Amino acid sequence: MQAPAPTPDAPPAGGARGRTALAALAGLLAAAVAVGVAELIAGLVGAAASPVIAVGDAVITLTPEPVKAFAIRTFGENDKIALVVGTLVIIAVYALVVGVVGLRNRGLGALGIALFGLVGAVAAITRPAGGLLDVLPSVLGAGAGVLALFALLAPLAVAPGVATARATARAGGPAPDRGDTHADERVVERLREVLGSGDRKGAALDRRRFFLTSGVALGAAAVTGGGGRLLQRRFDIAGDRAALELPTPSSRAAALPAGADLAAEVDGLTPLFTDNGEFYRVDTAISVPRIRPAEYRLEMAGMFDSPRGYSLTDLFERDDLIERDITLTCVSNEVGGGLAGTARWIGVPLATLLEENGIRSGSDQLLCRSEDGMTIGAPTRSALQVEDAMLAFGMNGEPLPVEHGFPVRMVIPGLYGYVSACKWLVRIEATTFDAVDAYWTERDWAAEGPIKIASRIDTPAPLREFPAGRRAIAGVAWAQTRGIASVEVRVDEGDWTEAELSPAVDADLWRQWVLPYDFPAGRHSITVRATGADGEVQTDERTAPFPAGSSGWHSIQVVAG
Ligand SMILES: Nc1nc2c(c(=O)[nH]1)N[C@H]1C(S)=C(S)[C@@H](COP(=O)(O)O)O[C@H]1N2
Ligand SMILES: [Mo]
Repeated sequence: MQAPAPTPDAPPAGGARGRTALAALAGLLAAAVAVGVAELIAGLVGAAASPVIAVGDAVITLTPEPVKAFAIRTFGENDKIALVVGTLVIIAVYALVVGVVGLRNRGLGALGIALFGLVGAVAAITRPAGGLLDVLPSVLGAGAGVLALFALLAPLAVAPGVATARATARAGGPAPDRGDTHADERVVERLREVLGSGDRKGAALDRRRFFLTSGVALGAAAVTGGGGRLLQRRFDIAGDRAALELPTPSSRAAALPAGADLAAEVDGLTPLFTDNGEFYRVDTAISVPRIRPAEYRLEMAGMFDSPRGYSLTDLFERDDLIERDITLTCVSNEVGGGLAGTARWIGVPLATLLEENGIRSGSDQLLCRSEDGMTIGAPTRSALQVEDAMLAFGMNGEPLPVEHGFPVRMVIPGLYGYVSACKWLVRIEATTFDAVDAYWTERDWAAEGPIKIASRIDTPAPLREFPAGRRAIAGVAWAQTRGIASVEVRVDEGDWTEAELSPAVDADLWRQWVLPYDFPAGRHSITVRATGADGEVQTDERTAPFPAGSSGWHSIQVVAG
């Protein structure tokens, strides 16, 4: 079978539009190769050096507070997935443009990819724990991306003679005369192509070669990217964590009376203890720090008379370990929100530890540093005086999950997490609020973050319709360190009615509340408010989470049918 061979002066196959679309695709594939190779190198030098992760981390750091608050509100636990997807979309759009630009001008295309690599390299090296080696994934990735871009763009702009020769050869036609008069022209055209300058209007398109090269690029991106991800698992510490055995605390948590957890009887009510897998998570880490237990070291610095260092074994082998039930709360929690959870923690009493290092009276802030560079400034006074403040390494009977700060974090009852609950804690510097701002206070969140008394309706679910008649209204209320004395519920414009509370176990633990109610058919509003054991009645005044935590009553609308 003989296909007609195109003549050298035929119009370029595919036309300008098709060529531009393929160039955009070339850009996308080149970016995929760049990201794939970068992931592979990151698999060798460290997952945190991956440009996708490093850029994502940098975006989090640079994002203005209101946007961050919006992201936590909107995506909740999935805020980081949303960020990674968003970053990939931006990269993709950028890559499409780089491809099109690269078709017109190779040099500019290469520059586009180099810039992309530069952003990754800068993000990786400026991480708090970043080092020179961390630029490698971005630099080598960008290099591979440029090569891929050139290889992919070449078939989109081959000299007419070359295209013809190929097409002819494919069609089984005669090879062109190597000595023909077009030879010199071809060389010049090729040179122009490689140098990325000149006008290729007359150039033809070698679709077959383009798609072959595309296939190779796609394969390379998949293999390097997938391989990189696998290699990055080397940094995983699940095995080390599983092999750890928690020590037995000398002081156990208060015993729970029978029937302590009302969730056993009330559908939809939050359990007294939150499973580790269900526990809310708020942090700025896209790739969580992975600290090997054997390599863990806690450093004490600053205003101490005799600062010491601790290995994990040092902490585990102490004879003053405590076990306590404490409800943790995030300052970003909206009225009625889910950024609160309760766990049984095991750890070292914080005051004792600070005192054995000779904490000086002039310190009013503990600048807690996480392995990933995050700083959390906790008030020294609370660390010394709040009963049950601890350096925790056990959570609900297991070593801390990696996402929740493995191997050691701080927990101070009564303070929001952003000023107390430093995860992946590696350094405590005794200092002052005047001397240094921690991460969140630098971003204008309040320097001290006492948890505001709060109550939440868990069931019935808002805006749901349910059969008229008797059903439980239930939820949780918390006022850590002070405790909850009572919870009142109001339906429509009725009177406040006191709910039944779960047994008082510890002031740092939230309390469940339940109020059975006969709902007549129709639309109803339900409102809840709590009173603390110190007499404080939860205020009706609404404030936003920024800068010191939300306040106001939780109120929902339901329909009984
Ligand atoms: N290293 C580190 N620790 C951190 C944070 C963080 O971003 N990085 N976030 C804090 C905030 S704002 C809260 S509310 C708690 C949340 O702890 P959790 O994720 O275990 O629920 O961790 C705190 N500790
Ligand atoms: Mo938080």
